[in-house]
Amino acid sequence: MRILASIASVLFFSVVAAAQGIDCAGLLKIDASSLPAVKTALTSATVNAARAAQGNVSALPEHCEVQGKINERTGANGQQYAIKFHLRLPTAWNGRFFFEGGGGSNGNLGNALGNLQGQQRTNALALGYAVVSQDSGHDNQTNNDPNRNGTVTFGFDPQARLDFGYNSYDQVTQLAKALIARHYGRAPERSYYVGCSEGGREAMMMSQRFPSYFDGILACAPGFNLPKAALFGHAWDAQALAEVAKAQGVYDRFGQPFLNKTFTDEDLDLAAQAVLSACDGLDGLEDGIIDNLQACTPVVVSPKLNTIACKGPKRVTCLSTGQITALQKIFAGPKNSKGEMLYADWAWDRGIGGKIGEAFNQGWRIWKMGAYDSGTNSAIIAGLGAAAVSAVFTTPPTTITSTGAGPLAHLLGIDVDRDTMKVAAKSGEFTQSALDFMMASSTDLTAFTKRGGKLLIVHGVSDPVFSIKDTMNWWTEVNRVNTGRAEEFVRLFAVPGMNHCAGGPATDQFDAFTALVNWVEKKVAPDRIITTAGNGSPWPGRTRPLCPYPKQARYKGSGSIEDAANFICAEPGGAR
Ligand SMILES: [Ca+2]
Repeated sequence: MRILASIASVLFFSVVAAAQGIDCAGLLKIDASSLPAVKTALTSATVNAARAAQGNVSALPEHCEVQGKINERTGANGQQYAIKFHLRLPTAWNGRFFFEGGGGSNGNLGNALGNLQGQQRTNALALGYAVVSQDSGHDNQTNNDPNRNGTVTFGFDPQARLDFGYNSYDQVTQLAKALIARHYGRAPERSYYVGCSEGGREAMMMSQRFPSYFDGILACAPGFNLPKAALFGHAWDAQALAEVAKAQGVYDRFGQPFLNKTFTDEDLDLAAQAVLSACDGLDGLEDGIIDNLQACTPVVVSPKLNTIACKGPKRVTCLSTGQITALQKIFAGPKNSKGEMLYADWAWDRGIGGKIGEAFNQGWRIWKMGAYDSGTNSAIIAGLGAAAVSAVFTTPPTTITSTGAGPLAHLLGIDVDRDTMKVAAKSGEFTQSALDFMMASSTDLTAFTKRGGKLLIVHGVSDPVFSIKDTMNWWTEVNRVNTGRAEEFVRLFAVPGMNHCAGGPATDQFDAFTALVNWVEKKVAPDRIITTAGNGSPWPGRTRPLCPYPKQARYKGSGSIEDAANFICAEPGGAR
């Protein structure tokens, strides 16, 4: 009997072992030709013990950490390229797959912990998800030629452009799902893509180009029109600010207009307070938050800006006419000489400035103009932005040096009439235009919705990089082509005051990911997402509901204005 039981026990555990698939180290022995991605090489697979919380990183469970690369090759100018990926497979797996989107122009492997966005303290790995991140086919350490636009050197390689635009996400999704299935003995039951900025673009792109891959997608501050934002929007902004710098006579040591010096922090705060005074009460409550963003139009804001215009010389308590004109030009959005909009206008909001000296004052300006005290031109749109415009978002790619006067001079030299076609151009070995491989602006989500996919978008109203107006326009068009039924599968949540992905005078701590999972798995559509203001905001601990656009948060009229429970999501226009 005892022997029989022992044999049965062995058999039983063999079956269980087979169902559990290949152990961590065993993954290295998988025949690469049996995997779905091109020329896959697994370089490491090790078990990491559970770890207690460290600093800002939450406690991590025991997991198998896998690294490897796809399609290693020699590309343009002798550069070595590969799509490098990073996969973490928790021992106590929850049956789900989480793809962590990238940021900037990528080129970083990512830590594959699974950033949930919304400044959450936990991460997807800690919640039991199998998580993958990747570098999108180029490496900022090695594919970094200072004479060919630095970290966007990859723009000179046709395949690396496609990998960055869409191909790497396709390859890595297929590969990660296959490795998950081999390791656990079963495929993931649910798959999620989560990212902000470029990662938000990737997220939206997946819903359009690869609609069968993900059940739920969280796209924050999505750059779905990235080439247009960079080539037209950011050049337009830099040129508007350059006019201010020239009028003020401020230049950097390379002789370029010094954008950083065009507005002091106090100047931006003056502008922010003027916008606030124009629009705060339009939602029925003067609480420092502009919820009725649809009503906060240029017509409403301009009279208030005029009240802070200097009557004589520039003083700390007023803005020069040139400064006000530049802000108005920036917010109106880039237009060509025929008056056609080339990207989008921007929402007037208080997040362009903030309390002096606080970190949240910097979110808007570090992108548009750079910190005031910087010794060199440091606007991110002029640095990374210009390098990417010349190397990646125009065809053929053009060379600028990644230092000195190069980036800003390039941006200031862009002629929106003359250069429009370069974003749509193909040339020689570059068989796809930047619009072809980068855009994620399709309003046809039919395939994604047919499989039951849900897309949740969160966007800061004071985002200086990608305009929420562009996202609002996109959602409105999706809603139109779906005869008013877009909310069944795509919801946009605006965060007043919030800058790019986080920060600003805003309630910017939210768990949109759980809202997405509940939407996908429990069919509970998110009618509101509670968000909290952090210590860097004017009102630490304040809570608010984020509302699905076009609805807005409205005070009920009684109870603490610090508590989301006293706010409803109302149709726009109906200020209490
Ligand atoms: Ca208000």
